[in-house]
Amino acid sequence: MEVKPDSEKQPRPKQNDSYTAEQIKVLPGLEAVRKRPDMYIGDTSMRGFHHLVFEVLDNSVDEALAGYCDRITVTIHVDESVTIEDNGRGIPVDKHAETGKSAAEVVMTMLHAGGKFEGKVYQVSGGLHGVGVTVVNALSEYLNLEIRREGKVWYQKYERGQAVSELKESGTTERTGTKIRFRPDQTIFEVSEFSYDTLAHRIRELAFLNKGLIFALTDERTGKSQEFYYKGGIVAFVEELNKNKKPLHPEPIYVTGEKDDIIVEVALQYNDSYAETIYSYANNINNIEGGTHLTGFRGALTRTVNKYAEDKGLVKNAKVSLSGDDAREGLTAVISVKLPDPKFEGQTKTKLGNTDVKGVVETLLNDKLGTFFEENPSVARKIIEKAIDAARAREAARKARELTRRKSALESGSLPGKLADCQERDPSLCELFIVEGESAGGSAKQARSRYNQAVLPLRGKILNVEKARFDKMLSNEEIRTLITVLGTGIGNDDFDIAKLRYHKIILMTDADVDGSHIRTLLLTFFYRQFGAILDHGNLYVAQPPLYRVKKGKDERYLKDDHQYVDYFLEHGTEGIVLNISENGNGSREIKGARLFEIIKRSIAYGNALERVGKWGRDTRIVDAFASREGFKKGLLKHEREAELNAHLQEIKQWLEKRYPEINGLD
Ligand code: 0RA
Repeated sequence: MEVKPDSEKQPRPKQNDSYTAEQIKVLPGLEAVRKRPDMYIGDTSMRGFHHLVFEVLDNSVDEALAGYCDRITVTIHVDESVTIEDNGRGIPVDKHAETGKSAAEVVMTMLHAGGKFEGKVYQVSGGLHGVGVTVVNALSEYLNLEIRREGKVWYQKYERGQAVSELKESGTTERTGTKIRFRPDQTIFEVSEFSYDTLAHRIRELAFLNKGLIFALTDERTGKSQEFYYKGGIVAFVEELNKNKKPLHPEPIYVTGEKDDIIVEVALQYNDSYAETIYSYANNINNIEGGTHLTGFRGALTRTVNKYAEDKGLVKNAKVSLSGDDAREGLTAVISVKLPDPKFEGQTKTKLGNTDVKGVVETLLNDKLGTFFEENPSVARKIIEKAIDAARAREAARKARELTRRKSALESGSLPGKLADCQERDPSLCELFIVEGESAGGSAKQARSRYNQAVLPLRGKILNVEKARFDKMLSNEEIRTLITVLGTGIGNDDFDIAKLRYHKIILMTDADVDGSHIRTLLLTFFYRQFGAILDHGNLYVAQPPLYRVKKGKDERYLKDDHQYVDYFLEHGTEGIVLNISENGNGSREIKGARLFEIIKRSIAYGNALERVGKWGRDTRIVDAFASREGFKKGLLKHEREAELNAHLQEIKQWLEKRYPEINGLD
């Protein structure tokens, strides 16, 4: 165990027995996944859609944690499929006795198969739902698997979870690893486009949490690409979080240790703000509800800060006692533990429950942080002074709050004059629109339904609560108005979500930079002071629709271009039948949902082609190859075959002239 500001070595779990095919146990039932996808990935919107990538990534990270992989690449393709490639051991390819199938096929097609799930082989990572690649496979229109193992390359294709080819050996290799390309099934997900930023955010987080592991993310739709690699691990994470703040001491404090197979890493650094930012992770999963590691950390920090302050006689002069809140004011910290068998509890199933973790974290920190303070008295002194400062301010805030409480008692029940309240009294039916400025407030008041919609106009920019202490915040007029209108009270002792007067709070700022700044300030205020309102899903951001369409009596709003295209396709194809003649063998009719689907696909294809063209590819070539794939599947009409074959012939000749060493192009 050691304490140092930085560390080079990635802590590695102990190696367990390596894999044997018997360790993989079989449980059937892929249809269940396709029928109830929510049960396995949470939802089928943006979150679940991206979760598929994270699920595969977790498997690759597991290989890294077991010490076999140091590079993972993720590629978003133009057809909105994603490839995840690692240089781990590769999924085993040997025959699985129980089923007669290859171990790889068992892993890909049987729920909870894989020695890893039986806890026999050391595994520390695991997605939110811990469901593995099987679920990804089941929810993919197609999935192509490529394995490099024992000197050979293996391929297998799947469609909607079912193998459509054998696991075939083809070629030799000196490398090892797994490459998985999949396209989420569009009949299951509500969204169909990957967000670069969402993937980049999680990959960066994984790179921070697993120091030394190299990630690369490439977006073939735009040509954008990035590497993520942090030698400093969570120390770099804390530095990143404090990037725009003034640190109280130059380098984050780093503590690490291992006990009873539990690996603990903590990095912390104070800054000059008043906010507390602590991220806790167990096996690379962000525990937003905290858990035993966070409790252990908090206990040790409060104790160590107080002990040092007392030992050095720093509190005697100050005449205050330091609470946990005082010790954490302006603190940015990342706690990361890795353990063999994590238990998750709570509403979101992300709260770490393993009781032994608390003691391990607490003991480690009491010991190591105490030593750090002794060895770095100037840093320790700054931290204690900051905490004493916080304690004084907290006392002042308490008085200020009592004052506001008394004041509101005086004005009992009276709401601010600028609130246009609604008539309904049941909070679950009430909506509050917070709008920017008096004029917008006026229009909102006219347009609202006064029965259940209230409007509160705010004047200009509200106070940035990130930069103000509690007492200063409470003295701000706009903030006080907001608190009164919400009705919940504020602060650890006073806040009561049950008193919330509106269950829908909608931020409706203007669609310009000022508007988005005000929205950010409001979100900061809610996040810092009314976290529970966010947790309960009571806060909304109004997004004006881009279009309104009227057709007869039917009038509706369309959010964006996607909805616009869908709307016109759906209405435009109504009653339309597409006749395709089949080379003299009569004709085929395409209509309704199938026609809609085909047109959508051809639009998506056109968009993909356009993107490919943008980054310098000859779209005729790409189109020719893509069409040939289409012919093989019998999807396209035959008339264009001659034309395309001529194209291909041309390409072939060009390639042969340019690269004479290539033979047999077909
Ligand atoms: C089952 C067993 C072993 C590794 C894996 C699966 C594995 C799965 C994925 C998914 C993406 N990348 C992956 N890499 C490995 C253990 C293999 C052994 O002990 O040799």
